[in-house]
This record gives sequence, structure tokens and C-alpha cells, in this order.
Amino acid sequence: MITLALSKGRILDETAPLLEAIGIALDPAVLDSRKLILPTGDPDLQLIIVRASDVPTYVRYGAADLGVAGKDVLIEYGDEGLYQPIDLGIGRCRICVAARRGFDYQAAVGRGARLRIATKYLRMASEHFAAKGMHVDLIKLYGSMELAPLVGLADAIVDLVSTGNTLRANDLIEVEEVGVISSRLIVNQAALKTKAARLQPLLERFAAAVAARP
Ligand code: PRT
Ligand code: MG
Repeated sequence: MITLALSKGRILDETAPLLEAIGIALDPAVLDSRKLILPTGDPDLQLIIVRASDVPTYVRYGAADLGVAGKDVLIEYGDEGLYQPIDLGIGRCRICVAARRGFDYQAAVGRGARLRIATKYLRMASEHFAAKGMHVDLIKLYGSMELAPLVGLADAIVDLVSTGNTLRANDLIEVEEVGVISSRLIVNQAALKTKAARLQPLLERFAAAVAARP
């Protein structure tokens, strides 16, 4: 049995068409169920549903052979021991610095102000500001970062942006891009050897489906 770990929501929604494209059927009733282990049309492949940030952990320990994880998660929580053969090109977004409309971020940076930055992405944020030579105070949050500048918790946030709707809805504007993000197929390195006969063809089918996508 091959086990693929992924998170519900946008990752599952965008991985499902790829699985269909490589001939692995998914039953909508199964996808909508609350089950955490989901069979697929391939009797040798099952899905497990985990939190997005837990995907690398399941794959690293071999509880899953494969996973789909955002580059943000891999950078933030580590990609040690994981083979990352394919950029699936799904879950595309950017990681940005955003501030309240009306807050002159560039001027604050220019005068060397020590900014308070709220984020879930401490590692990417600290590397970004260190590279700019800025001293900032990072405040760790677990979600709803967009609220922080509105209630005076922080001067700016570092967060993922895809459509920009959440920023707009909260009167925030992007002031700097930190990086570009997409989701990767990750593979347990030991499984790659012990299950090579089953994993290699699957990886090739994924790569072909990604390449063939318009
Ligand atoms: O939500 P939960 O706390 O369970 O976990 P999670 O946020 O890690 O998972 P999930 O499913 O929300 O995101 C999984 C992966 O999707 C992330 O790790 C990213 O690689 C990728 N991804 C792509 C995104 C976005 N786009 C995205 N826009 N993840 C989150 N967002 C959020 C963003 O944080 C912001 O709050 O959506 C909001 C902005 O979206 P727009 O469209 O309004 O700009
Ligand atoms: Mg989320």
C-alpha cells in the first residue's frame, strides 16, 4: 500500500484533478466524509488527511510515503530527510509583507524604525528582514494575521496572499514581496528505495501530468 498525505481544503481540492489526470479516481462521497484515511480508485493507494503543517512530519517518519506540502510549510517547519522531486504548481501564492493603508512602511524602514511584525512564518520573516538589515520584533501568531495591524498588535504582517481579497477586505496593502510559493510532492527517502517499484512509476505519472497541464 502507498500512502499519500495531504490537507483538506485548497491542497486536496487542487491535488484531486492531478490524481484524476493520472487515472486515480476519487469518490466525492468519500472526500466529503469525515474519515481521515480515504481509499482511492487504485486499491494500492490511500490518502490520509492531516493538518497542512503536519504533512512533512508524516512523510519524514514514513507514516506516509508521499505528501503534498506548500513550500511555505517546508521552509518554515523543515524539509530534512524529504525528497522533493516535483513542483506540482498548485497552491500558488506569494508570501508578502502587508501593512495598513496609510502606514508609510517605506518611510519607517528608511528611518530605521524598529517595527513589530506579526506572522505565523517566523523563519521566513526573520530571514527576510535580516537580509534587508532590518531589526524587527517578530510576534508569533497562528492565524488571522490580517487582524494584528488593525488592532495595534503589529505595524505589519508577513502572510500568504493569493487573490489579495483578504488584504483588501481589511484595508491592508502589500508593501513587499518575500517570496513565491507553490506546493511540492514530497517523498520519504527510505520508501523511495524500499517501494521503488511502485513509487517510481507513480512519480513519473505525476511529473507527466504536471507537464501536460495547460
Ligand atoms: O488553515 P489551517 O490552520 O488548518 O492550516 P493552513 O493554513 O496551513 O492550511 P491551508 O489549507 O489554509 O493552506 C495550505 C497551503 O495552501 C499553505 O501551506 C500554502 O502553501 C497554500 N496556500 C495557497 C495558501 C494560500 N494560497 C492562501 N491564500 N494558504 C493560505 N492562504 C491564506 C492566507 O494565509 C490568507 O489568510 O488565505 C488568505 C489570503 O487569501 P487571498 O486569496 O484573500 O489573498
Ligand atoms: Mg489556512
